[in-house]
Amino acid sequence: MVSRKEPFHRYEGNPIIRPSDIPYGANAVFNAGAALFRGETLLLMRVEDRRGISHLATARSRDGVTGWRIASAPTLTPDPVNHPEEAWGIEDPRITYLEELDLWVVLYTAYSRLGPLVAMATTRDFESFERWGPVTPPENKDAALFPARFRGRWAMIHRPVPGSSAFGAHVWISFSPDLKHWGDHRPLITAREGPWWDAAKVGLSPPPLQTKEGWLILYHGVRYTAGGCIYRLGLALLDLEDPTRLVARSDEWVFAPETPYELTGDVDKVVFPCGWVADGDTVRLYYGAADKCLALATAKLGDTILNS
Ligand code: BMA
Repeated sequence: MVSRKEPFHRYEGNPIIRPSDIPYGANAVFNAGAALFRGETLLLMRVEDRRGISHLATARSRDGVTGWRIASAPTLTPDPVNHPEEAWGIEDPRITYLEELDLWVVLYTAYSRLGPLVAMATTRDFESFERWGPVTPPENKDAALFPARFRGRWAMIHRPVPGSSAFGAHVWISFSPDLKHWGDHRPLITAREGPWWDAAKVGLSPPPLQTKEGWLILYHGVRYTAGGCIYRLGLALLDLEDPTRLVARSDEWVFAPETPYELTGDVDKVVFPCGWVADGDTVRLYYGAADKCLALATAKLGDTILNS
């Protein structure tokens, strides 16, 4: 894949949701999962309170761009009594609809005292959730399910972190017969080395998006610099029938922090999407900007992304 720069175009009204929009007060609202639900766009936003602990809250919009209706109270709060893995909050949800089960699955980061791990909850209405508990041990983040089975098994992308940073942190894929027991783990997208934009860590951003050409993957790459980390985004394509097969990967990043709200926040120079929705040929990408607010960018699926 030879990459052209910036297939995504920022919405001119960015940021779409700011901490001051949260009715009960918040330090930051960012890294939202996204779904097309009951004819509207629903965001499951990470809201960080003024202690530093995150929970999830919904926002809904008819056109996915304007008129966001934000929940008047948190939607899913950490439950450290029954789920000790949520002691320090829940973060960065990715949402997948499993048509076969008529079920929405949310994979999120549970920040346990033993390190961040991947946890799972399911819902049919985004009001009540059933928790399945940890899906992986720590340290692991950036997980999402595929919406389909492959030879009878569900598939999940995730990002375990090896014990030593000398090995980098890479994107893996695993399989399960029942969404509970995971195995057949394989590396999928590895961090590059040296001065590359995605040299230090890579992680899945929104869930895989099915296209005619394959499963479209948008991933974040982290580079450590003397001035701190930079979080940028790149594209990859997986084989439709065999998602362990990486068909293509962009060399250049396709989206990077540029605007004031992406360059400066609680963590500077971060664009971090956890959700996108396909609306015909248009993809709407929802991303956290500088760990402070939520922003929107759009791309044309056929014309732009797949030719990047
Ligand atoms: C990652 C996650 C994200 C965050 C990003 C930048 O490791 O924790 O939630 O947006 O770092 O701080």
